[in-house]
Amino acid sequence: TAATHPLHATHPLALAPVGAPPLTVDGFVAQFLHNLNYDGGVTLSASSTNDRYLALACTVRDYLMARWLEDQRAQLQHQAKSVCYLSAEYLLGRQLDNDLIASGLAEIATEALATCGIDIAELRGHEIEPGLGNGGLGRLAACFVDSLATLGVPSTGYGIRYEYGIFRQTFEDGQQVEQPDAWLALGSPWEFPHPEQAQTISFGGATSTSDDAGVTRTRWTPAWTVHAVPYNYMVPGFQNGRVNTLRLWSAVATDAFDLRIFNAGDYEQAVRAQTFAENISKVLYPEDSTPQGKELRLQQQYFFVAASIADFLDRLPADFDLARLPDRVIFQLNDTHPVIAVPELMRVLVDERGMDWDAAWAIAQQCFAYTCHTLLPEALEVWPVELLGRLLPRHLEIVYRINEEFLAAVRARYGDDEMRIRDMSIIAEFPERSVRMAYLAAVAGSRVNGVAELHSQLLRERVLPAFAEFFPQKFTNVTNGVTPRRFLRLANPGLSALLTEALGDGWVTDLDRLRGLEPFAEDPSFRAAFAEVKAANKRRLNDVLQARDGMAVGDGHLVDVMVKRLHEYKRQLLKVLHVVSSYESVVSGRIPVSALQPRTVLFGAKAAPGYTMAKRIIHLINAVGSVVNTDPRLDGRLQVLFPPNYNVTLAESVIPAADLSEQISLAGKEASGTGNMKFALNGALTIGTDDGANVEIRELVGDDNFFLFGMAEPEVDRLDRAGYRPSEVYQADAELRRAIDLIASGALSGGDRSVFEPIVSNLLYEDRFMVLADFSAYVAAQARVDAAYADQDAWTRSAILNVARCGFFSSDRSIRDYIDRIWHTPPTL
Ligand code: T68
Repeated sequence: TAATHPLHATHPLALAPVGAPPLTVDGFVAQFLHNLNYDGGVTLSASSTNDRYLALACTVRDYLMARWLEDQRAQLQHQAKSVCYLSAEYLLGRQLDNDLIASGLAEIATEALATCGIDIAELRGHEIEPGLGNGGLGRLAACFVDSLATLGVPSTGYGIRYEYGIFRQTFEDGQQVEQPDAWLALGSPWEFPHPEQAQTISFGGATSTSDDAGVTRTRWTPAWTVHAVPYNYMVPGFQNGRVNTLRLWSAVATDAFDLRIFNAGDYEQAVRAQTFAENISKVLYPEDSTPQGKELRLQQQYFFVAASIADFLDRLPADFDLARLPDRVIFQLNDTHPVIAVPELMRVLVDERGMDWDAAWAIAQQCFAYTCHTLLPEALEVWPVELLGRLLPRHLEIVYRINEEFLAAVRARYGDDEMRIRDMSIIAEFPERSVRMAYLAAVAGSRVNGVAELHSQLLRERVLPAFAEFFPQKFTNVTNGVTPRRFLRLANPGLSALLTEALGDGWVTDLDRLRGLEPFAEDPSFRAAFAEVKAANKRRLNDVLQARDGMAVGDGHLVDVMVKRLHEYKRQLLKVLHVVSSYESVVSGRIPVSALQPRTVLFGAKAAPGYTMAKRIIHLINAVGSVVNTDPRLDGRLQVLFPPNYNVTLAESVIPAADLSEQISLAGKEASGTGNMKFALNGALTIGTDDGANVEIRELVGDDNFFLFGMAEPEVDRLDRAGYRPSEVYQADAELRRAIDLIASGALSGGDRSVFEPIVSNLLYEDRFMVLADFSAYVAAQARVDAAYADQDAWTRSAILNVARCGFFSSDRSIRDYIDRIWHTPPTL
């Protein structure tokens, strides 16, 4: 009933000025038609799919609005300590499905639209997902804001409203071609711009000092400014009446254009400054794990971070004592992208608020915490001093002073150990003078965390050992998690219904309850129901693939999935070599085709546009697919599918249909992985290395329910030190040789030997990520997979145990860990 629905369960006065529509089918219909007519300006009969989609989105919004306004008011009034999550990326996925589920409106909305003759599924499919992130890091931020709202933690997500998100991937002749992602083209019903709350962000210019009664004051005279306009997005908790805010900044030129130049006839020159400023939030950088060091990127980082800090401070009472700032806020730095926030807060406190340096530094050190997401040394961001000094001269001075004082403390502890000083300096001297942003974050942050146990250990031992020794108390772990709302409840309604039938519906917000599923693994009728859900999910995936790409997974096939960004360390090539090897052994007649376990290998991966090797690997996967899929000798028993443009929306269809999850990075390279968690929670078994969170997944599900293979990190390290020679592995392994030779022969590229030659020679003579070294172990593990899959019932039992034992990987648990270990911000539900 309306009175007890969580959206309405608040003090009536809080709702009075808003008037949420009645929570009935008729109420929904009326609101929907109102929005269609009065906001859309169309009648139902004349409306397009887009009109209807927009009206539906606005209707869902209308139901959430009262709670949102109330939560904004409460956050301002209570002034509890809150989390400001600073992230350059949020890979949100579609909003409509999510908000329907979170608001508990899914059934009412479906029925209401049906009475208007509209199939809601068509409208859900119409939304273009906001792809404001590259991969795991951006998706993690999206899971975290969902959990923060569901747990009722006072918090705001801050980021950038990119006009173009991650590129849309197409294939031409098997090669990746990037298209712009115009996600705003059809209108954006989920955002609320607030131009009146714009912040002015400064760049360039110079600094000067003056004497203020014996105290030296620094003034920054910038050369240019840009307006940061906030766009608010609702972040509804799961059916808890809570709606948090995601605040994304958009760049707008400070002066429309120079009228004098315009009137003089030089139109282009007149609008140049405008275009320049507005470029800042124009497009998401598509490089993941390989920072480009581009000036525009630093502009983006400073732009959103400076606006966010100013925005937060604006919300404090006018008489607030800034010495108490750490009681009010923790700025969580999602990787190094927002680390320029550290000198920015110092600048605000010292230059703008007149605080003395030491007091300001004591405060700043308590207001930041830093999450690292990588182990690749080349992925750690550094900014050339020349660039930083030109773009943010005052910030460079502040970084120098932080470094000076930090190195003085290092000297005080270790003496004049110049080697150590050079190793720990925030300023690197080679190959050019630059600022090491991870070091700055480690010095300034109250905590530094890795994203899985193994990663946090390697972070301490390999990436930042000197800092871990100097600040042992700072280092901690928070293992990543994923939101069960989107990745179970929304993406896998079949399994969700089964879970609810078995366990009640509490699992959606208390994923540890999945443990209760263990006994059901022994129940044959439950196994049958579980297997039927998997089969139905494969049919649903086929409907999606058929419609979008004209593809389908094979009937009765083991669905073997590797979806993630294309990166050499993730080793898509290892998977390709396995496919080529299976293919080769059949066509050469060494094994009968009937011996092949029917399999569909499904890839999804975008390559950074400038990452040549990654793009070649995409080309190779497509080439292997064209040959394997059409060779009659394979009898349709081996298929390679590579639907283009893998994104959150496609993930929601693919993951629930998977039997086998490929998590095969070289041990010690994948910080955590989060796809691994999504697959296990949806009942796929993992074939994986001892890397990232795979380690924790295997510990929880047990060795019998996980296909482990390959070198562990210490072995990788030993091999590396001993001197790894991949060509020797190639010489020694006939099966490997046949697979590589087939690629080198040109048989997969219409006889052209040159196309994939760089891949082959890289494997033979460099192979930085030791694909060849792990090949035979991988093939052996895949043979174990085939054998296990032959016993369908035992496989299903393992799948159920994967679900039952992976409740730990809820992002709700991650957020609770952040609260306990880092933030100390109690929920205020
Ligand atoms: C990922 N990192 C890790 N980076 O690779 C993955 N980088 O192991 C982990 O599970 C995930 O973070 C969440 O912790 C990334 O996704 C990026 O996307 C990225 C983007 C820009 C610049 C650098």
